[in-house]
Amino acid sequence: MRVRVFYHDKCFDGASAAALFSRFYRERIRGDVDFVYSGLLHRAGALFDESQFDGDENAIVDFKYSSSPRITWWFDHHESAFLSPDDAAHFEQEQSNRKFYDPAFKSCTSFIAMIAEQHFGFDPHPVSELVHWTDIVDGAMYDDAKSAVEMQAPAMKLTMAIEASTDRDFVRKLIPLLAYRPLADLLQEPFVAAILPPLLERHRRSIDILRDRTQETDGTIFFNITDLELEGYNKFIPYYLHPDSVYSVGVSKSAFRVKVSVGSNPWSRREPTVNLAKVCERYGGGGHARVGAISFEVTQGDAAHRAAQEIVEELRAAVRLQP
Ligand SMILES: [Mn+2]
Repeated sequence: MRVRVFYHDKCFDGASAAALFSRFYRERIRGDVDFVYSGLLHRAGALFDESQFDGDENAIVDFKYSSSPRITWWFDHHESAFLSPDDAAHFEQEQSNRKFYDPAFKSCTSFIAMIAEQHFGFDPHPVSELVHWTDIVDGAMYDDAKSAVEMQAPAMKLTMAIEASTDRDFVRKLIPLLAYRPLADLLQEPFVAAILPPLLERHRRSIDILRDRTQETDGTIFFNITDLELEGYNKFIPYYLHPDSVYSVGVSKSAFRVKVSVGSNPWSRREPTVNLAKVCERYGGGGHARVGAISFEVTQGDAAHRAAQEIVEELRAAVRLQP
């Protein structure tokens, strides 16, 4: 029996959701199973290659819905979960008790733990550390920007490694361990320990770069780092550098996309009032109310910069209107 698990790649919650789903499946659905892991990233154009839905079962976790009949399991908690009204309607008709959606959950991992326990009798206690930390990391529940940027906890170092590693197999190697071992243990694994020092050094350099590149006006930070290899930077650095900010808009570039990242400061004294998932959906992106993103083709850099400027203006206007 072969189960292919599609997960949100370069994301601590995505990897943890794949890990927890696999442990739950092995313990409560069937034991004689081989898991194959496939990371998915948001990009301009088609998100899924349906020819890859080739397992005996195919699961998607922490990523958008697919109406393909080959997909037999789905869990998500993103506000922007459906690519189209047709997909949302398709999910509404769903009767299998194997596809689940709740945008109120801080992490997809804690959502799977709850469903697995309540619907399938799974015991979540052995994975409580993972569930605890995915809620903190995906829900941005850090005490302050300093602790989010200093990354003392093992979960935060793993998050950095998952987001910034350039080894395409790194997350695939980590997933089978994530739901079975204490997070501090995983830092000692040779394939993890080897990449931490250079990534921490890169992280420290990225703070200096963003100190140069970020500008805050009307509570909204803007930065453009498309000329640098910096995708996977710690997304809390702008708020660490600009503690009074409410929003940030950044443009970055990788081999396959130009990304406009739109976020809000979790420690802001002023409450963010704009739903960022809705803003990003207008440009073909999505996410959560407090953080979202839009992916453009690498050839569509001008469109990305235009979208970023429009969003910056919109957010600055919203902050100016706030009491
Ligand atoms: Mn998530």
